Amino acid sequence: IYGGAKTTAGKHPWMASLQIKTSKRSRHFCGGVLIKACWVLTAAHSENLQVALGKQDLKKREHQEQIFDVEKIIVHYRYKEKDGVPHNDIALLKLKPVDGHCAMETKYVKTACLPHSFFPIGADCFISGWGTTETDDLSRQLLDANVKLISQTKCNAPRAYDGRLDESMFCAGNLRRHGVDSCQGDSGGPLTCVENGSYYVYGLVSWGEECGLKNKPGVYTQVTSFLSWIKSKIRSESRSLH
Ligand code: 4AZ
Repeated sequence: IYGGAKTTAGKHPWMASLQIKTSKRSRHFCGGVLIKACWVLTAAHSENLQVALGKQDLKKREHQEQIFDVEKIIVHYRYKEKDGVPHNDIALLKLKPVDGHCAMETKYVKTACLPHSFFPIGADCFISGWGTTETDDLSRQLLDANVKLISQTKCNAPRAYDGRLDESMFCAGNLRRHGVDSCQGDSGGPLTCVENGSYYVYGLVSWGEECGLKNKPGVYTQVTSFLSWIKSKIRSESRSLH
């Protein structure tokens, strides 16, 4: 996150750190969002992962953390990368239960809501993650920043992304402070918007031209475009157990 601030513990309890397991330790690689006890939403490029929930400091073992292996990765069937732009950049991770259960709700681990409708342009939203900052490769602490939703027309204008955005994407940033942005290592993580005190996962960090540049805001997967895909995948996976 560029232009972010250290979060307080439990402010983004749906935030997941997706980590690559190596023989010795685990390395943070991208973000994700807990949407149900056994389900994490993320971007489409995933590997041999484990999912860490309830984390703040990546370099410490924390008493509030909950760690899971991934039982199944479901990448969207229309995910493709074309001219460096990821389209339909969304995947579902099914967590492998430990002693018969997945995520347990605590102050530090909670699900985010799926949005039912579009948020208005200019709505106040948050991005969070452990990705690259203006001074460092990755952040050890979870950072967040306030961004505003930007209209498709503005973001597809010649000086911005010049028609490279499709309807499954949207831009967000802070047009007054252009240094506020998501960056590498934040991808797959949430852009949440608040309504009546509830947090909705409105976007997933997807791509952008570098980070924090003027006229090149972060581009996010539009979660509302994938609601029926998400619900049908979760439904059919849950059914296949019985
Ligand atoms: C990335 O490489 C990436 N500034 C994520 C977000 C943005 C750019 C790149 C947006 O994962």
